[in-house]
Amino acid sequence: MSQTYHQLDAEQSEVGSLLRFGLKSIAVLTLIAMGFLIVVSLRPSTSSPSTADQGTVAHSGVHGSISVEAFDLGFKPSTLEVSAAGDYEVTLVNTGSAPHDITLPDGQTIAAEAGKTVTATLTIPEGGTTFLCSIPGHAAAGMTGSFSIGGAAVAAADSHGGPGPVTDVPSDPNAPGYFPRDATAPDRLKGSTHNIDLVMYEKMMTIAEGYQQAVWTFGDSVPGPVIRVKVGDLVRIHLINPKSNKLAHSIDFHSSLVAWNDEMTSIQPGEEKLYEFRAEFAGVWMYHCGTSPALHHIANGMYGMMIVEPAEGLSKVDQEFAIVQSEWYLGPQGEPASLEKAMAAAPAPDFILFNGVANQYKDHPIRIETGKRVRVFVLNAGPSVDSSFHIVGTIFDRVVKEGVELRVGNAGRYGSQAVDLAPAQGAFVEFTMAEDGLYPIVTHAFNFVGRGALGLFQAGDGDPKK
Ligand SMILES: [Cu+2]
Repeated sequence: MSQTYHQLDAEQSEVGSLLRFGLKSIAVLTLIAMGFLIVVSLRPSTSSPSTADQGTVAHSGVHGSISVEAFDLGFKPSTLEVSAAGDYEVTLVNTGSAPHDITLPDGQTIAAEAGKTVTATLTIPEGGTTFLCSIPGHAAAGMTGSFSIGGAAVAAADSHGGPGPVTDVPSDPNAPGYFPRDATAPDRLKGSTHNIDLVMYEKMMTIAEGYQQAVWTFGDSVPGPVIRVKVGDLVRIHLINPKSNKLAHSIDFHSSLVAWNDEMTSIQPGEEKLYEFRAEFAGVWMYHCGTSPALHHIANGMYGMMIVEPAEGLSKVDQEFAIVQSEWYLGPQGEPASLEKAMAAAPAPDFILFNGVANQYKDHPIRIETGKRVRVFVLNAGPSVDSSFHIVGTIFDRVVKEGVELRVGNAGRYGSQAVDLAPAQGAFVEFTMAEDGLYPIVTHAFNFVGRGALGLFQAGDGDPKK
């Protein structure tokens, strides 16, 4: 069959809108069901800066009112914009299961117990301010945010004992909201010969809230599309480097047995080439651009996952997801990733993330069903940092990593807690959530969890107490 990966923007827009709409509706319904006060506005994009409501002046001297939701391990929205410095009535809606607060570097604070809503006046200083949750560990896990004045960048503060700024590149409150990526794994392509158009685009992308980079892509997305075939299939990739691009690119499928100086050679803007191979080995494989410096082409977004199933196919499960871990070494806003930072002997990525965007599944939890069998295909695209893929609160009872299998029902009842993936390694894991609730997705290299490598599976309605 034939497949084209150059119109993903439009397709993903629809999927993304549906995804966003669905999550929002569910979240709101859940909140209503739980009897919470709804003050979070229903906006089409949850990741754009939120503006204070200037229309509801509570009393003289107060410029307006703002509401912020604290959920476990984040604020929504986390980037807020007001028109002027001064006093604001701030409502903190804690929908989490732990106490949370909004604390400014100058010591102003609003605290709310789990499930409670508290309103108080905060003075936003000239130049805006950052804020965080002061409960130990919460800021490091992602509970940070900022109030900006008229959209001007806010200098990150580290004077309050919280973590320092994540990066040397200032956040841009005017960066477009990021586009959440549906983590659902695609079905296997039908038939046994696959003609696939893969177009490489150079484009702008918001890779974390407030950070836009000039990325290079396969199929218009980072990571590139998940391509899923089976052993014995003939894969014919028509690689296209549009004339509008500035750079030469190439592709290297780890799932192929081909000479490096044949299929993997670079093509210039305006050129095309055919990369043909038969998928001979099953696994979760990386593909990437190998054009020199390959480190930069991978660090700037040119990677993706190919799933090769055994010839007889994989066993049926209830839900399947694909998660690619990778690093961003930020260049200046609107420019490509920093090759200099990526080249460091001890790499220190600004963000480590799942499926291209920092914290996206923390902000938009992946919904699964309690008691159902879930399979996650995982790839560490690197380029340089190891992954220890772990899901808090569950145990993998089946793992197939780099050709080695942990079988369900093995003698001795062995299980797996984390899958170690060096750069380029892939695996799939299977598990079942025992009860409704939230199950964080992390790399258990915990220094990176606060840098974007955090997501959530929401089993059932997410509430273990009902
Ligand atoms: Cu490239």
